[in-house]
Amino acid sequence: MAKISKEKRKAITILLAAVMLVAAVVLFVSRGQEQGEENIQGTTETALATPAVRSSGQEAEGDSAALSSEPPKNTPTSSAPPAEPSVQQDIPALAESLADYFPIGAAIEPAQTGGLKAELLKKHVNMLVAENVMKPDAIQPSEGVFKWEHADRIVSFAKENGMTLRFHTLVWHSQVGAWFFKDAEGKPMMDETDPDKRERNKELLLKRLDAHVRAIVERYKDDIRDWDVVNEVIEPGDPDGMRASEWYKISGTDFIATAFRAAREAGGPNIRLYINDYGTDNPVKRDRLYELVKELLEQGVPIDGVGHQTHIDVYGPTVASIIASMVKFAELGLDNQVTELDMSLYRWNDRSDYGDQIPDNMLEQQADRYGELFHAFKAHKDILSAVVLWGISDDHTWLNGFPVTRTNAPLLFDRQYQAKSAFWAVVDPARRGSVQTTAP
Ligand code: 9MR
Repeated sequence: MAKISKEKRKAITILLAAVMLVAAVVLFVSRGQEQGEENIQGTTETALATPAVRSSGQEAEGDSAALSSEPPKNTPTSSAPPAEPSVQQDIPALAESLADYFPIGAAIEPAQTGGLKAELLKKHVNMLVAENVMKPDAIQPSEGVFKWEHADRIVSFAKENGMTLRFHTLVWHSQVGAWFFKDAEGKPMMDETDPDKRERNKELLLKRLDAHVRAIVERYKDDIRDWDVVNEVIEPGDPDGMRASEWYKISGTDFIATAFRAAREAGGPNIRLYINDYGTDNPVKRDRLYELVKELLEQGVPIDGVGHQTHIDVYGPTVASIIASMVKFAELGLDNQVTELDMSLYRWNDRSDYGDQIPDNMLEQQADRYGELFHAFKAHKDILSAVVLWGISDDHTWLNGFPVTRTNAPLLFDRQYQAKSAFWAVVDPARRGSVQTTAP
């Protein structure tokens, strides 16, 4: 009896161990499948762990720190490693969903022409703009020394993938070599007090600008149709409402006229020339820009349109004020383009940081506003010829480093390249929310 029950016990123990082993294997396999599906559908519900610690605004490509698209509020971070970025192939392409309205673009760095980021861009956008490498200091760091390599790489990538390009930017007060503003003896033009020498300095500056513009436009005129000729020349707080840059202090508004004329002469009638600025929804700034453009047009300066950067946040400005500005410039016979769209989660003067705990409601509020904005853009497609985002996914955006280093999430894809609620608000509002669990 005792012997039988001992054997029975042994058999039961072996059976139990086998059952537990099978159960463990089944659990392991099914969890693996779920994670695979999550990577395809962008459905991870786990708040991902790594806090966004960065030393500058320039993140490495594929930086997967910090966020899932739907982190639970105020929950402790899990110890699971962040999901690897992946490109969802089973969702609609942004560019296709907007094909009846306008091209949709993104700002890009040369390194993003390879790897997964390139795949994400190829799937969703049909227009590109260089985030930095076509700026004056990148292309002509010192007089007569032109560096084309990085800009060429973006142009080739766009052409290989059937995308159009915007050029940003021929003239700017920032990211421009100091050499432009030094006289023949190397002295800062700004320090000159002699009126005759000041006049000669102005001529020298405009000659350098003319050469800069012509060299670039001649190189890319067949590849790039839309050009930011000058960037951010209006500043309502400065005298005359014109930004008190070295360009302006040395030449008045002549640098603007020179740049547009040189671009037209070098590029011919088929390229389109834009004056680009931020805050163009602000009536004071908008009206000063309007006054300047009207005056320049009356002098025969060839301006085709206004670039509205549209760096906005989830709180403002109103969509109506953004559209009102476009309507106003259209009345002057000008085209409009949205050139640098992104939507910060913070008010402009707020320095706080959500870290790895971005509240769901903020991402939903962002989605609401993206939806509203694109609805209005589509309704005004007759006066708006392109919409360009300043980046594509939240791992790479100037807003992670400005005005302080922190976690921001201003774009349509998250740090794992998964479509955010904001993407669905633009592409298919019916799928907002349901995409977290619904298989295709
Ligand atoms: O996104 C750009 C960032 O990488 C640069 O460090 C920065 C330098 O000023 O410029 C950023 O792009 C700006 C654009 O050229 C003009 N409008 C504002 C953009 C964001 O600052």
